Amino acid sequence: MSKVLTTCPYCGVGCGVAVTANGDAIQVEGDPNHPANYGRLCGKGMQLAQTLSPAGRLLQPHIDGKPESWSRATAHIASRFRQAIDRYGPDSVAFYLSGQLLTEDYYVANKLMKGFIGSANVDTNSRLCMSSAVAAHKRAFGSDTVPGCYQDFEQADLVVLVGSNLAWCQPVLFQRMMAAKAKRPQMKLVVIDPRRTATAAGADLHLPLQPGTDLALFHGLLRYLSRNAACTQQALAQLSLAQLNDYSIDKTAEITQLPLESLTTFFQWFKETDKTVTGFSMGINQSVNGVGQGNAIINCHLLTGRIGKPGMGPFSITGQPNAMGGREVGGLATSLAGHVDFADSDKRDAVAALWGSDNIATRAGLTAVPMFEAMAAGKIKVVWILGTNPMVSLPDTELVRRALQTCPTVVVSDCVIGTDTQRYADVLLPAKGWGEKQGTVTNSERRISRQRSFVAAQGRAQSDWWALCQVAKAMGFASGFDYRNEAEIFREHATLSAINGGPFDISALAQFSDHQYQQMGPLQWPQPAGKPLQLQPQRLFSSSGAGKIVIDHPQPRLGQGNFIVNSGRNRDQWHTMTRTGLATTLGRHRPYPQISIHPDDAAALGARSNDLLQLGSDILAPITISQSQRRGELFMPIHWSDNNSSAGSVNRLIDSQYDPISQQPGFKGARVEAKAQTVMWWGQLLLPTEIAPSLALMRFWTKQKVDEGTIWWFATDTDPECWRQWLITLPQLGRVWVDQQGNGLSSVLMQQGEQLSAALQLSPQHGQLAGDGWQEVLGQRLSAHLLQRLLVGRDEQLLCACVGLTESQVDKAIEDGANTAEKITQACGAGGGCGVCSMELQQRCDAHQQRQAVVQQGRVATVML
Ligand SMILES: Nc1nc2c(c(=O)[nH]1)N[C@H]1C(S)=C(S)[C@@H](COP(=O)(O)OP(=O)(O)OC[C@H]3O[C@@H](n4cnc5c(=O)[nH]c(N)nc54)[C@H](O)[C@@H]3O)O[C@H]1N2
Ligand SMILES: Nc1nc2c(c(=O)[nH]1)N[C@H]1C(S)=C(S)[C@@H](COP(=O)(O)OP(=O)(O)OC[C@H]3O[C@@H](n4cnc5c(=O)[nH]c(N)nc54)[C@H](O)[C@@H]3O)O[C@H]1N2
Ligand code: SF4
Ligand SMILES: [Mo]
Repeated sequence: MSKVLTTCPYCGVGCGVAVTANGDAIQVEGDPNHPANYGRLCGKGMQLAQTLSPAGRLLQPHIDGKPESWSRATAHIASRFRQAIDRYGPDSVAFYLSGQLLTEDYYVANKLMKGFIGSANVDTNSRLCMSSAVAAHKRAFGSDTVPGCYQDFEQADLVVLVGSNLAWCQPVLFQRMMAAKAKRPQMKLVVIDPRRTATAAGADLHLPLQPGTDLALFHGLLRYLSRNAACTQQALAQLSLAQLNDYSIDKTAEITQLPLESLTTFFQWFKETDKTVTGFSMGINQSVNGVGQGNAIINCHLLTGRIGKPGMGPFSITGQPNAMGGREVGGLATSLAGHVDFADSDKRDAVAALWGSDNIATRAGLTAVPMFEAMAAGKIKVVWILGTNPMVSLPDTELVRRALQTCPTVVVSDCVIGTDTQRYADVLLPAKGWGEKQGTVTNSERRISRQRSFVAAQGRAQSDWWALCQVAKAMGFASGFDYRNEAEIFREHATLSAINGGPFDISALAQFSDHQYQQMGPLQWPQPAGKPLQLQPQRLFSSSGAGKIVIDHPQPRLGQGNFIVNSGRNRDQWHTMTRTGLATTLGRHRPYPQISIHPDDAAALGARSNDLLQLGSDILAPITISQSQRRGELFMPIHWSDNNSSAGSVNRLIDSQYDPISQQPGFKGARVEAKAQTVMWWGQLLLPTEIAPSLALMRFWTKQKVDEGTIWWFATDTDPECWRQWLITLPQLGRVWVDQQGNGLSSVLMQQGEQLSAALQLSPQHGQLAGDGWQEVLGQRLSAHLLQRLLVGRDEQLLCACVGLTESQVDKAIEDGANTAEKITQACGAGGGCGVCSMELQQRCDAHQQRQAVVQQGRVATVML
């Protein structure tokens, strides 16, 4: 039994994971020596072993819904590609890839399309995520390079987080920063986000700006710095101050709708603090002004010369585990490979020579949204989608549906079966998942780490690079795709990186033997040939004058509706939940989608906390009234799809407007019409996996996978008696254990032998339903304790997943006197595991204090989170 060192497959922090596999018993812990996390893991990382279940896996290739062999499936795909290319030319085919892929998979896909098919129609879900930051980097630095490293977040005296919910989305990096802040209380944190997020709860200053006004904010800061701060002469010389005339501090306050006092404080702190890091994420990138906003942030660092030095710099926070690796190989349609641009014909020839190709693409291909538009218009005849679920994650679901219906051949490679996208697929290919596949990923700080396998593949799942090579060979491109293993692909990728040179040069790794590749520890780029391997954290662009100031003017985000809809992430789920959804523990934090709304907006709509909120004509989800929202803005999580909810897939209503430079969709700023709907009955239903209720009787539903079964959470107009009759007459469930009605609450529990076989509750108020506690009970022996757990309690959610404590249990500790997150941990244990909930603990303390203050003033009010 030995430890396998690998990398977490979720966020771009890229934490090192140590896995001990002993048969089916798999233990996961943080790798104490990995420089991303030094042993820490967040809740999602800690629960990785729970996600390795065979349930729901795609186990073999399928053509038109029928199981097939790999050789027939890959021959079929190859012939479809061949026919389309022969008849309609190379631009009639496309790949749509993903930051979930390993660098080796990505490299092979890119080489096949751009080097051999001769089209650049390769794009990736990183277009939806990082492409604005990529374009901003290229405009500022001439290359797609994040200059800093994670240590900078610890060494800074001021950290500014813009459009980033770091506490939930990159928890380990957030915890590293907060640990440093606890040691050096003079270190300050400013959070710029329209919502009061868990991240904002840890801030010294939160700026809840009007959504979409970050460009004005950073132009205002640039103007202020140019007048008040020590500036580098090279940068100052580039500035045309006339461009910033519209951004006086008063005007900036007006545009951003921030109090002048907070804005001034932020500007002063920024001016005074040399060691400043500005981290930015989707609140910046996912905007029709995404590129300009990225540059506006970088400008402030260039002007003050705060870049590439310890504790300083702009830092684009990466989303996916391998967004950066995809950018290295050329996964985006807008660059060729190894950071080489199409326009550079000498370097392009060098890439063609290395690949042995005489058909290399010479211009950019279609990016994500235009690719699906071209598909809907009948111009793309074959598309191969790997590692992403565009029916859920691209904007304008209707366009994507039309595109996939129109495209004659849709191939989907995934680890699981039954995603929304697969409904439109002609060919399915089973991919190896985390723990089965191997290769490399690159994290946010440019650090390449190994993913290593430690379990056998499920069914006939194969690596994506292998499937791509099979198809390439069947198309007749044998010599370029005869790889024996991942190490060979990696060496070629490392060799290619020398062509462009510059910051992304890892040619020193091109000499690695198979054994060295197997043993390779985490390494940050650059690592050029001819120099010893660099093991210390590296920073780039420290010399002043290294970058270009770029000032853009805002593009309007068009649209109508009484609200701006903001969408993003929950703490314990990953995207469409194909993996985190398998871990019962993770499902307890936010079991169903909720639309957050400010109390005054709710009042204006006549909405109560028990209602559903309808957005446009396509979205319906429970409302949650929250002081953390701005007026006029709603927030909805992105994790629900048609696969697990009736109408909870937020991109049904987000249109596909995008940034004109990066073509990254402006997910965050869409406008929408909202209305409240009252609900007759709320229900929850726990059933074995093989039984499903009638969805036609549910106005709204979501389903959550739990141990041995499913919890359906729903709203219905059908009388409880009908539901009760249906349940008790289902022959598979045995007999009634408990059947009780009273106070509007109706509960039926079924038993099969001495074990719980199903449970149903209905109430006019969802607050009356038994809350957290139904997830792990199916098949349990009947007992008084079980009964208590099933029937008692209000509808509430788990706060601390590691220790298993709910909101009310934490509130009890607060009422008993614990007034900080640490004291709550001492009192009841919450927050003592991975620590990811510590900011929510702090938020509950703050809310309690506010409530106390209100009570002391003799006013009656509700203070909500
Ligand atoms: N738990 C979890 N973690 C994840 C993921 C996940 O699915 N689950 N996904 C990973 C991926 S791929 C990504 S890309 C990252 C994303 O990480 P983040 O970018 O941190 O996450 P989001 O929730 O998409 O959005 C960040 C914040 O932007 C704010 N925002 C919205 N509009 C504006 C605006 O106009 N201005 C400003 N300043 N802020 C705005 C939102 O309110 C939100 O709090 O997370 C990664 N980590
Ligand atoms: N409204 C709105 N929409 C958004 C966003 C938002 O904030 N708001 N964020 C956007 C962003 S930043 C992102 S990154 C996207 C994410 O959106 P998606 O990429 O669509 O989401 P995932 O659920 O990560 O999809 C990954 C799929 O790949 C499969 N998979 C995992 N590993 C492998 C593998 O090794 N090989 C193969 N072949 N398959 C694998 C998984 O089972 C899953 O089905 O969503 C985007 N969409
Ligand atoms: S912080 Fe990100 S990489 Fe680290 S354990 Fe959590 S999800 Fe995985
Ligand atoms: Mo992302």
